[in-house]
Amino acid sequence: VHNGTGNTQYNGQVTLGTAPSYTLTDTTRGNHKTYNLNRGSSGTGTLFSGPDDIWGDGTPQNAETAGADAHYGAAETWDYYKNVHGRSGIRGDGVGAYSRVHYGNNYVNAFWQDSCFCMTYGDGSGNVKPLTSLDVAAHEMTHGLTSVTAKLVYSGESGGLNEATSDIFAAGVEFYSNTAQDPGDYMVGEKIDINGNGTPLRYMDKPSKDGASKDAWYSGIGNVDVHYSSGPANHWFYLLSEGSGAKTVNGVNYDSPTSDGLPVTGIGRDKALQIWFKALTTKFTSTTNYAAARTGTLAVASELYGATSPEYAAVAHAWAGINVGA
Ligand code: ASN
Ligand code: ZN
Repeated sequence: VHNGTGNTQYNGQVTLGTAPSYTLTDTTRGNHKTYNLNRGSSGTGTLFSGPDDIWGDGTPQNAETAGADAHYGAAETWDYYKNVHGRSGIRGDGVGAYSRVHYGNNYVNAFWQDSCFCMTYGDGSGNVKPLTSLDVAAHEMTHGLTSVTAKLVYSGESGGLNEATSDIFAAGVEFYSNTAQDPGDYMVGEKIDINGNGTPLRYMDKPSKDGASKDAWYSGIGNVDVHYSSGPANHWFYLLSEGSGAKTVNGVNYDSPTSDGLPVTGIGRDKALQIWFKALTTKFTSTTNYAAARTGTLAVASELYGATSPEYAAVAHAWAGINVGA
């Protein structure tokens, strides 16, 4: 076991899994490695290495900083799946993936690729807002999980559920990590300031707050971009976790409406995450749509808590709250 110190941009000073004399190789997490593309856009660039075991200085001008954030995000996501869901690595085989940072120039995105089993991060606008925040890292790594489990097709309703799965577990990882600099919340991308005005990429309590995402299912939602058709499922997850109406969590105010106007009583985030994980890994298939996601999560709730349980009822009420009914 070997630990270095990361001075990250988004999570302050953190411990990083490293290998001796010294590289960003996390030997306790399947040898997950982090590479520097140095603004290139192909290959792996160079593995982060250096004469000391201190990585970055918290600023985007230091090339190691984004590496420290990405390495931390992969480690927290690994720990979340292992400790909360009993899954060791994306494939469940104990083998790490890898991360690439400093992709391209002013590149404002991050992505997962099945072809390399790796995730990649741009440096953001002006190359000073790398897309390496914890929730974005967890979102991208979760695309890997989805692609080796349910394999939800990345278009139509299954595409929205694929995107929502990444947002849901991004929230799960952020609440799990819960650093002072980046406490858990029901927003996605609030640290990377992609809009330039401090607003996040997505909201889960009321997804339409972003101006494009949908709050509830309707026929035809399969025709909108998967990052917006994810809205109803993100909203379902929020309702199931916290319930409808106004609520403050970790100092953030939320106000979640339901499409049917009926209240939903939340069962807590931990149970909601267990239900979605088990549905993703044992019920969902490549063509699962919203109606099938309802059926799958109800089956899981019945298995975990019983068909007459408050948890089962809450799952049904949360689906009704986003206009997915029997
Ligand atoms: N960052 C985006 C995502 O993970 C990239 C994409 O459009 N797939 O959803
Ligand atoms: Zn995504």
